[in-house]
Amino acid sequence: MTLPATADVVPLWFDSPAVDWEREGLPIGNGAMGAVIFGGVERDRIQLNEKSLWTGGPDSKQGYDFGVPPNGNQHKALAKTQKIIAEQGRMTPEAAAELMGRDIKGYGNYQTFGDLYLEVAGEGEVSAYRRELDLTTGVASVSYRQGGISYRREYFYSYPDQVLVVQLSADQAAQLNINASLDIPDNRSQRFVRQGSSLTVQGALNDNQLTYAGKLTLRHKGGKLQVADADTELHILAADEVTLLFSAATGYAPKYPSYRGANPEPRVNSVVNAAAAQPYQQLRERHLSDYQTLFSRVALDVGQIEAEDTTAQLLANYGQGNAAADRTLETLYFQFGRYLLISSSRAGSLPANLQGVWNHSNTPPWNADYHVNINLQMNYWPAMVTNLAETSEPLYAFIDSLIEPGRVSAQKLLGARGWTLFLNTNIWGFTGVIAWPTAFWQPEAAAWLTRQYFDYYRFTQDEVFLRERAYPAMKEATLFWLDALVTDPRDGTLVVSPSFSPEHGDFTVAAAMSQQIVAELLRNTLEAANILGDTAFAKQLIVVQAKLDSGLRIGHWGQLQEWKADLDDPDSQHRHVSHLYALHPGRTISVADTPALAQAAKVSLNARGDGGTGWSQAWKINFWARLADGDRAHKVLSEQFKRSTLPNLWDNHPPFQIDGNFGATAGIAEMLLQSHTGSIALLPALPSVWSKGSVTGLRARGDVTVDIAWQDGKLIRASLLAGRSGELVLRDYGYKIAEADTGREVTTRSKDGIIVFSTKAGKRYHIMPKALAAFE
Ligand code: FUC
Repeated sequence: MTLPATADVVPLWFDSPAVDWEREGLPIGNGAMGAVIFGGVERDRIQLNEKSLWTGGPDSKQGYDFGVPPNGNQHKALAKTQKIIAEQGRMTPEAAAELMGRDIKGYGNYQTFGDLYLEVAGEGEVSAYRRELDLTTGVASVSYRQGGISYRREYFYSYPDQVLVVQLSADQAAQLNINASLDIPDNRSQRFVRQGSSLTVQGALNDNQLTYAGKLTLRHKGGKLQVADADTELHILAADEVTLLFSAATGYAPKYPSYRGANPEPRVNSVVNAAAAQPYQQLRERHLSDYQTLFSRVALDVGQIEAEDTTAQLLANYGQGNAAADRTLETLYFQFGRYLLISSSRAGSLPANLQGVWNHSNTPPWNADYHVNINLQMNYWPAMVTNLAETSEPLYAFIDSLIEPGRVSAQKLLGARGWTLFLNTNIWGFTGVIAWPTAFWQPEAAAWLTRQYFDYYRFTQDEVFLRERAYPAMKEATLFWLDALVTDPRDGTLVVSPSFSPEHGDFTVAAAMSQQIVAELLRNTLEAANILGDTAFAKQLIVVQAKLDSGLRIGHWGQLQEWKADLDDPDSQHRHVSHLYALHPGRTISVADTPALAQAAKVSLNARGDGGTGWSQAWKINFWARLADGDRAHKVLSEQFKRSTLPNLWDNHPPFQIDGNFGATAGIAEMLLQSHTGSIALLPALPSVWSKGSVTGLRARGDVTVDIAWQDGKLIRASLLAGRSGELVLRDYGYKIAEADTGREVTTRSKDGIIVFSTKAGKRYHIMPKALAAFE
């Protein structure tokens, strides 16, 4: 079968420099570091980030206690809360926070590193200005004409070389007169040292004495380096070409409880020197081969066009009648989510935070931290299905680093073994509670985080990973619940108490989401225990599972209940729809296996409406895709464009919050391919506006890579590449299957709407509707 190797991805582009960081900046990054390009002609601003540059933590001047009482514990407060809820059935979040919340200090904020400014001399009118981000290369650029000369700048953040690279060129010799300077915020000490063509800045944050270092090196062809006026500047005159290299690091190490590592200056120095020894083209090629290996794995073609419009115009005109231009925006947005994940989450650094890696403030919204009552989890939804498994590694490293402080929280706050955390965390092992009534209590956060760990195994079938990485974190998250669950005297089930449906309603016993998360954790851990032969633990889990309240109830207006009692208000349009966890990201509710619950989920979702903040809409795309309603999923996507997307396509909560980008990218993938129930569903929720198209390179659970082509809204061809030998299970919409190499039809077993067939590792299988005559 032949499918297009890469369908077109148009660039993101503007016809003017950015004025507003959040709305117009173009982000580049390599996971650990990021930059936002403004692209001004005479004064370019490149805002810089290093992901571990945070105030707060153990050395904060404010004091810091990880969110747990340094002496003693909160067992009495917990018992009192449980008692009140047991007696009165509920408790207000304010009253619960009064008892169990904690005023915190030294939580910290993710910081901007500072800015690199380029003063670029030039005379005359500027024309043909273009500032773009090419997702196929991960290279941003600015081009324009001035005084009869064509100028070009390229910007990328290299993962293999760990440097920001900015290259300036012109089509005539000796035209580049540039002053490059570093501007560092004043909430830290700073010592600049200029040596030849390099500039180093070092210092420490005032709040916590976290050390940082940055180094800028300038290389040039032609021209002459001048002695600049200030120590913060490098000055070059009459060059043909200029390359700027920058890297940054801090003295942070992800190690509880000190979180301090080596002095960052030698590292930054050697990284920049190594990059400076390579020609620009080599740096660019090394970046391309790293970036494109990941990015080019998935191509999506739904009939997009080579749009002339700027990205901002595409967005503004969305839904106004030009369907082909709309599809262009949709595919661009899908691929932009993949781009953002590659750029903000790579092995060796922290995971993507609320803003990925991009932040221009020292007091950003929600500290630009890691919220774990939806946001961090959502960031990783596209990782596996859109074939970017490697980008999820920082999440596992982060989870691992939370286990030790999380044990203290489990013990001191709930008197339980294992580990947990609550609403939010920082880079300093914050695993305790804050005092914000409407959100502070979410002890299921660790359980929820570990589902991504198990999903990695389900996608890759990597048993070594399961044994060595995933299972230890999952098992301890489970131990926590074995201790923390209590018996509901009303019906004898095991329940979570106190329990809180994120940011909605009162504290009660056994809110649906709490129970569904714990149920899924037990199920995943049991599956893992069986695979790994941990039979004693498996036996314990089976006993607990049988007593656990499932959190799945249908209420009086046909809705899926958000709480154990039938309290749902059909008029509530709250942004959280947490009680549908079992539908997505969970796997307990599905149209095929639990149709009544799926119907109830639909009723709840209809009542909540298609609006909400950025991430809320993104989640709804996934819900509707899981409910096999592609048109509705697409409608919510279009709402997200209309209400919650900035001109540079960043998701707008508001303010900018990156989870919505990642959630929507995952949602689009869910429309085309699902595998959460254990069988692969091809085109389970194809929207009618994408009547013809193809997708290549998506991943399904079971170590399978999937290509699909369709016409008139129906599959015409698909191809599955099996990574392992074994059995594959496919939702049966009337297919025949053949080996790609021999063309021989394979023997299949069909039952209850699924087809099962045997595969061999490395072999490709072709699928086509029975109604079609022959394989190609
Ligand atoms: C959760 C959400 C909020 C916001 C915050 C960062 O608490 O409920 O809407 O996204 O995270």
